[in-house]
Amino acid sequence: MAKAKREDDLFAGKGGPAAESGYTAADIEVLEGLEPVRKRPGMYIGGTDERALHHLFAEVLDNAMDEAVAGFADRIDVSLEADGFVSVNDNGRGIPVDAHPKFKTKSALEVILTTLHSGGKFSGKAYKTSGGLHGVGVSVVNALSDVLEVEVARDRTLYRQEYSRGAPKGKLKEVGATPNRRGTKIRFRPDTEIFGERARFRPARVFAMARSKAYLHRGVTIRWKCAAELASEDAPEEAVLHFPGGLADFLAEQFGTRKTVTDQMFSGRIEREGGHGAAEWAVAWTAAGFGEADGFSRSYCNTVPTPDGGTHEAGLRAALTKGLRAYAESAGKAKRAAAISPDDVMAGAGAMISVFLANPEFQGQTKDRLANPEAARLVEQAVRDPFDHWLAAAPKEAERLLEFVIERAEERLRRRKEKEVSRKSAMKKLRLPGKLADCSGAEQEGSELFLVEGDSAGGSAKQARDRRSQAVLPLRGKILNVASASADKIGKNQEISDLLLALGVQTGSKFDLETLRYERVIIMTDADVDGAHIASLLITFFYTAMPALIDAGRLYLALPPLYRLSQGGKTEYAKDEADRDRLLKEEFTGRGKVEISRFKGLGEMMPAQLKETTMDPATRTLARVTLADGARAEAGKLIETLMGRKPELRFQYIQDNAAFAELDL
Ligand code: 0RA
Repeated sequence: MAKAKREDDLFAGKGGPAAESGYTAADIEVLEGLEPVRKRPGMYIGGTDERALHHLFAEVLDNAMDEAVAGFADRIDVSLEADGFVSVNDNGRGIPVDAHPKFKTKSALEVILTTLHSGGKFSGKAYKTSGGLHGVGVSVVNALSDVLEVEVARDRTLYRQEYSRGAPKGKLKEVGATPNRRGTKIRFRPDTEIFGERARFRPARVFAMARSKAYLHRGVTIRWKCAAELASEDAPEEAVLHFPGGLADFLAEQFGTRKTVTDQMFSGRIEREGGHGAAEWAVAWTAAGFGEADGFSRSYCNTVPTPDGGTHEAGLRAALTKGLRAYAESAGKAKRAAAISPDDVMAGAGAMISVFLANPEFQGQTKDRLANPEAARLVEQAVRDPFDHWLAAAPKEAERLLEFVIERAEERLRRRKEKEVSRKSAMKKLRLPGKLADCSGAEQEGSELFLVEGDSAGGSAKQARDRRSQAVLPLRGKILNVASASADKIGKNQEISDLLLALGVQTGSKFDLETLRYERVIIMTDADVDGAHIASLLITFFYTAMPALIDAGRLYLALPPLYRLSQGGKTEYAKDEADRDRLLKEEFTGRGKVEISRFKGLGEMMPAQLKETTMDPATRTLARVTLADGARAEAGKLIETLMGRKPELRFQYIQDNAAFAELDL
């Protein structure tokens, strides 16, 4: 019984010695017990399916990898056993075994294995896989395992403890001397009560996980063992995984025998001084494709995969895209290269990026995306210079790559155009209102629909327009006062149904900005009281039936002049009396009679005048209709005022209260 007594006394009442790194057990944060993990495993490992099961292995392997990346371990043994156990054994410092001051009779190791969110931040490591689902802690693995054994070799002594479903089966015991061993071994079997009777580790998956770790940290050797009855071509019985070539070797393996655009892949790595981040990358391009996809991107932070990408991937894309564009410029191909987007650069690429960060933050439902903004800067800065040099060093190869990427960009633009043309011609087949003079161009980009009052103004506008990009729809008389009309009445109104047909949209919740047939909708009415009334009715209609069109900044007012002033060969236009008087005073100071004519309406203007003053994008001024935030709340009142008795006041109200951005388009 003497031995048992000794074991029980191991931590009784003692503070325990501080470890070499300055760690003391007091640093461990104790938050809560493990029951919540067994009650709601999904909250901790994202489910109880096969993916979640493998997450347990990932967690244990990540802990060992942390120790290796921090430089305390260089060997990890992974063993997959026939009975559902897996073990991970590293030669690091060993989990601390000294007594925890708060728990006197408990070892730090027991606290780490039975307490949520303990461990990690006190470990003195520059990089750790903490954050999100990753780094949930080995206590979660413990809670969800029907058996978990831990062995720690520290200070020439071997310690051992066994757990079941998170509860220790006995105290931490000294089991003997280990003069040559150091490190931590965790052997566990996931609980079938949680994962189901048939849940099993998939050997090929576990092997692939272990192997990618060896590629991601060239300072580690992973020795793999797999029970003979589980072994296959994708999970050998034994393997030594050590890749001094790092990510470049990884990428070469992914490419296999595929022919690449450049002879050499582009790879490199940098390490910031003082452990302030490190990055390693490898990229190559191929036309051969990868299964379903043209290319692939794999990214990692602290050796943890980030399948949803994130800031480190964004940094890589930015560096490659900017680098290629700059190279194109120096090669005199700037014009063609202007079309290159990051997607064009990455589409035919196999790209790998691995970063090491002190405080990784993972985002998203499954915590599979890296969020640290500094990672984008780190990677872009790290990659850009070497990429420029790589391109410059082999101009022939760089040329090939540039052509490869430009062709993708041009192909993408071609496809987009085709799609747009077919969409437009499908639209054309829809019956358009007979009085619409549509534009002939197929692209929506740059196209405009002028809404004009009456057939005579419509006639002038049709002659004055650029028929390739400008369409004209004459509206007869005053359009229905929609603010007060019932939906039924609106639906039966001929002017409005023509307008909707021409626009290619429906009203209310069925409105879809995507189907709008023109880039700009321009209300063009006479510069008088009646014109103002019609403009206000139309704005009210758009505001009521499709506010999103206004929000998108797609509704405009044309600003036709009211007066024409001429003297000798000089001609100016004035939009109102005040403008006229100002021009008379400032511009027409010479001798001779100034001729002033007042336009009664757009229909009175010569087509050339209308074009120059109101329609030609090169010379006209448009007012974009926008509603200020305040105006939105006031919208009900605004519409009432607009629809009130005195049209003069209404127009004034629009000019004063709706925010107008005057744009020279
Ligand atoms: C906490 C503190 C220290 C090391 C570890 C945890 C540690 C955890 C695992 C998990 C698997 N292998 C591990 N190796 C180490 C620092 C201990 C010290 O300062 O000596």
